Amino acid sequence: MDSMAKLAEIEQSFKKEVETCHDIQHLEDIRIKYLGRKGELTTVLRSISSLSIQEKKEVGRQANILKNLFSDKLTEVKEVIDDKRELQKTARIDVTLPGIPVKPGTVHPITKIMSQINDIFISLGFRIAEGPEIESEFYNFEALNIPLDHPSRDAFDTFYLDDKYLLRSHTSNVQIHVMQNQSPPLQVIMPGRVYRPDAVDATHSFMFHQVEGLMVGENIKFPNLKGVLETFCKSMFGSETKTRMRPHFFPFTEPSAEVDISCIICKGKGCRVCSGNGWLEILGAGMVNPKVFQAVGYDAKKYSGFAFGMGVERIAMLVYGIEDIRLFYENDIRFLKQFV
Ligand code: 2U9
Repeated sequence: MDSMAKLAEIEQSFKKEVETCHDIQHLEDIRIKYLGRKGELTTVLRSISSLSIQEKKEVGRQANILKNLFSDKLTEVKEVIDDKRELQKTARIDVTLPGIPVKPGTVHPITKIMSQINDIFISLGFRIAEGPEIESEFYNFEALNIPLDHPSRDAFDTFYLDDKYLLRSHTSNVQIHVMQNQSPPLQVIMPGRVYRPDAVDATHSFMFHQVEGLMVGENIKFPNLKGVLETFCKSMFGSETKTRMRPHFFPFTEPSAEVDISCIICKGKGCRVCSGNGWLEILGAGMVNPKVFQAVGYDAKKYSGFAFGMGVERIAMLVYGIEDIRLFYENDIRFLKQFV
């Protein structure tokens, strides 16, 4: 290697070492390594006498530039290390200084509404049950009397993870687990996340929250369902709230109904929110289909029951006047801090 290349290499390795140097002993080692009597740069300077006149000029000039540069740099780093040491000696923690305030967070609007729903049903004697979000076809469909050819089993309405498992499309799977593990009578609600491959827009999301409920026992009849849901609607939306039921079809309940409440904005007069008809659809419900009882091994002749389901986002949007479901999931603090 010629002398100029050797100098370039020495410069590179000096810069690298000095950059990571944080203590005085290490700094002294670097000085000795490069500028000491047998140092790398000193050795090059000593070898100059054996070079040609032209090389002597060139190498000598560059070696002296580096010598000055190295010693300036070593002085500069030494000053920084000394300053730091001095600061460490004199610095004291002032325990009397006020702390950095931690801003309290707020409860997410979905969590708030879900807790209110849960509390109402707990006051009516229901208990909360939770279950898996990754589920088999049996718990999400078959046990609920949703046959293979039912459109909601189509891959477009359900996120399949493989040919056996899927993301639950409702919390009804939990009812099946509960019934498999417990004999009637029972009164349970199932709050939780559900997944459907819907295109996202102002009112749809591929993930949303549901609260479903189930009551099973001897002699449970449709008026019990009506009474529970009317009580729920009055507690949730105000004592003036009216309810009505319209016939509907669900494979897991028979008979089934959709439940409307009088519009919470216009009190039933008709407005933009209720599309002018005075009613808002907020629940689905019905008497549990005996086929569901058979699937979990309950005696369908002895026991009857009702079930219901609601979408938490829809209720939160109505209660808070939120027009776009996506706001719930964007984590925008300006939106979230409004729900104290
Ligand atoms: C079992 C038996 C019956 C749960 C029910 C509904 C009606 C319903 C929808 C409301 C809006 C879902 O979030 S939503 O899209 N739910 O209309 N759900 S009855 O019925 C069951 C569940 C489990 C064993």
